[in-house]
Amino acid sequence: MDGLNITAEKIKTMEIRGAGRIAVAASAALRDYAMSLKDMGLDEFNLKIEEAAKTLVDTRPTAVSLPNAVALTRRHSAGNVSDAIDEIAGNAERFIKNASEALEKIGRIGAQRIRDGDVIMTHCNSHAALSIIKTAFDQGKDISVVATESRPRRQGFITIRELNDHGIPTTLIVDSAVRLTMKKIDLVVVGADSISVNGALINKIGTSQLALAAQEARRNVIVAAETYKFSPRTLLGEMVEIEDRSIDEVIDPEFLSELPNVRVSNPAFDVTPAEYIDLIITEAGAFPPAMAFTVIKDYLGLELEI
Ligand code: RI2
Repeated sequence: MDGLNITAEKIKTMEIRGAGRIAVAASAALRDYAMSLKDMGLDEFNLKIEEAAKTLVDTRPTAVSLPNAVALTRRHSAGNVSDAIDEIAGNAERFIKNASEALEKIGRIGAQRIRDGDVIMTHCNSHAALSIIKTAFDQGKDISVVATESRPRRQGFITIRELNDHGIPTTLIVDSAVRLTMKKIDLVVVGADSISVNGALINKIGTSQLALAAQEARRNVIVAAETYKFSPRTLLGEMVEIEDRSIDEVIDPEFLSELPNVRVSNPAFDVTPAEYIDLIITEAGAFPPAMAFTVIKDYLGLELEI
């Protein structure tokens, strides 16, 4: 499991990050691991795939793209190991190809919602959200972006580099400047780690503050999310777990050791209720959040992860 463990570790430490990227990396790691298994019976093979799937899924708890990718990759109906490997490899190829095509389609569909002259606020670093912004820019629309820093990991720096390299005029703000800046922007475009059956968005901590400020200023909030970021398990009443990351991301542990009465908390995601979201742009079309159940049923299948 060497290669698979390396990928798992990279996902855990966020060397590989972003809900879409971790899904694609996990699918590829599972494929490579399956292909490395030989000289064993089907039961042993299935057990090893089960363990490997658990290792990958246990790395980060919030982005449902990860268990969805693993579930879509690992399932097979083969009667022998060699056919099972072929099925798993085929599943992975399909998932990875679909994920990449989904980003392009989301870009094309989402760009329709961007008008010439728009100033767009985005949060953290989302490839799906950036696909919309870049596509609109490539269509010749005169747009600019306000990007939040996104403490504590500062994924906003990845975003501003990407936008800079694409030639898109960009302003960086600290997270606490969101509300003040909201009146200067036209709409918010963010990504998604998970979308639950009630249309709520789970995304990088601070997203719900953008949405609150946007509602107050009557600006639209658009979410860019591949269909595999919808959570089938929420149909069973399961809540999406919010990842608590190390407090070392927030504060120097040495400084903290001088403050015996202080505790630090570092939740990595928050929940934005459906009523704050105008539209979710998927590769299958632009849906209101109220249609989350339909997306899960028609594009993921109710049997997934249930
Ligand atoms: P794409 C990221 O999580 C951010 O929350 C981002 O909005 C979301 O994944 C979706 O990203 P993290 O891995 O899949 O930085 O659109 O914690 O790239």
